[in-house]
Amino acid sequence: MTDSKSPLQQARASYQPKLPPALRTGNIAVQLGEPTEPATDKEQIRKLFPLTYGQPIATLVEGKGDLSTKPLKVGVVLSGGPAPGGHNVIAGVFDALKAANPDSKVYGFLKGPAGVIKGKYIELTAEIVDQYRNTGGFNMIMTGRDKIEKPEELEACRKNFEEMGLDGLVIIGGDDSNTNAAVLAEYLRSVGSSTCIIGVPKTIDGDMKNEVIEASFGFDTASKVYSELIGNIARDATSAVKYWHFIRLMGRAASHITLECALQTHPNIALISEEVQAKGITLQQIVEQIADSVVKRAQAGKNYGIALVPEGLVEFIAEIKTLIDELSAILGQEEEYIHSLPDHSERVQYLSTKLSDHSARVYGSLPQDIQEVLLRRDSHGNVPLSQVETERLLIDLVSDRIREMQAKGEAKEVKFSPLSHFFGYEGRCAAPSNFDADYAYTLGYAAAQLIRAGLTGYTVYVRNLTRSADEWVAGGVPVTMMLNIEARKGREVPVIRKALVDLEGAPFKHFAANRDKWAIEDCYVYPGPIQYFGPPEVCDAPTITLRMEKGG
Ligand code: FBP
Repeated sequence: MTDSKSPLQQARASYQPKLPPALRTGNIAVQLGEPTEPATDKEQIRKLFPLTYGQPIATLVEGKGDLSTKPLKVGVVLSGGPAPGGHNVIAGVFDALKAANPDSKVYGFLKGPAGVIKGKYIELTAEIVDQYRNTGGFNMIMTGRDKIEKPEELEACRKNFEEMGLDGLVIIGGDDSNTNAAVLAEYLRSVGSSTCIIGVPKTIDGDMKNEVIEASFGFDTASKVYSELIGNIARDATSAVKYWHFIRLMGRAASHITLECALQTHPNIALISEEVQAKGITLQQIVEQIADSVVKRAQAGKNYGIALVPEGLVEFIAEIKTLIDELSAILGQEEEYIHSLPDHSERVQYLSTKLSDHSARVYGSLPQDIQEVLLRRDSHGNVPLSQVETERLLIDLVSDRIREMQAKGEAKEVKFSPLSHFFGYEGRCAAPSNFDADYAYTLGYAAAQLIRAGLTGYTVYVRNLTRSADEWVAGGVPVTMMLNIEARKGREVPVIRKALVDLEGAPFKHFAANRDKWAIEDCYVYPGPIQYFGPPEVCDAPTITLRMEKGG
């Protein structure tokens, strides 16, 4: 790292992340449970993964210490959006392998899965790893959004691994990347390669969780950074008393970040995409809900407020979701042709002949910048929603609604001065909280043990996260157990089911029970910045979501 270090970074460099008891010993063993199966689509998944289907859950325990002690060569790759803690996963892998045998080597594949396919890597030495302990970002080896899925890509990986003599690869990524880990593990087994593939659950979005995986690393830090900023804005709102702040928060699909920030800060409005979808709430109804809060607060003398908007919202509004699905199906067939059309108006014109009448009308009613983003897809077939300015769309529609009311002589007290914000990139590379520093390090340390045990096609889990690390239990869950079949770009493919906000869960219920009061009154909470040193209740508390989900 070329930059000089800040005093905080220097102090954090010596922070030793906590490990669960079983991983602190030199006698780690693997305990295997019963064979597993996915919740749905069992036969299709069995056919797609004949060699890795049904593997048991693995638990790391203190035992005879019969894991391999030969020098191992293990690669690591960061995949998808950055999340605080990524460097600690790598440090965990490094420390675990060196503790088992100092001659082991760790290689960092550069710029994400593309580096694995192209065989671009560096050896990670103690000197390099030490520079990045407890720091945010993925800049040690960088990241990318490529996928390893085509036969020639899988074969290129096999060849590279063989040339390197690689015993294992740790793929640090979200649901799509862990799905890729399963595909690669299955392929390697089918061609007789012994390289083990282990995934680590990463994403600030918090949507890679299930009954075994309690959380993805990065969610804790990112939602705390955004909550600090929202609290600061709420202070400004109650000081300047003249602005309504519309804040869009990252989270490509699920609204976990928005819900967590709402629980931490008590805004006047927080839209939860999953509720919008479940209740079939229309864009018009969302606008009415916000306008209602604006008017009632103005009547109470408060022409200011805070509204949180989840990034994924548009995909959960039925009419826009249908439009996106129709566009995806069209793009699946004619992407090249559509993008070869000379300008945007010709694209809109052409699409209006292909879309259903209703979707064509919805598409035509959207601003051009949103129309353009809806025609883009990332390598996983997703719309790049971080580029859709939903908060501005809502500001425009609420402004129109208030003007309409005022033209009829209503809502006279309202002076609506909205400001828009988007918090996403501000939080993805923040220095990990103590929770994420410990959790990510443990995930990396455990990944190395699963490779020492010769397991493949697993994602690492750590249980009891709301308790002290002394009670944490780590292990691996077979990826095939988490798969289901979904349509992507018009094709049926196996993917890990994304965990959306559970409307019956304690976090949402708590929010729903309080939001009417928060909508009208000033109930703001100001969380302040993440603290790394000080009392545990200030420094080590996990997110409210995790505590409520686990009843802690
Ligand atoms: P991952 O799921 O890959 O961790 O990424 C999450 C995320 O930060 C989303 O919240 C956001 O929609 C997206 O990445 C933005 O991606 P990009 O980095 O390509 O702009």
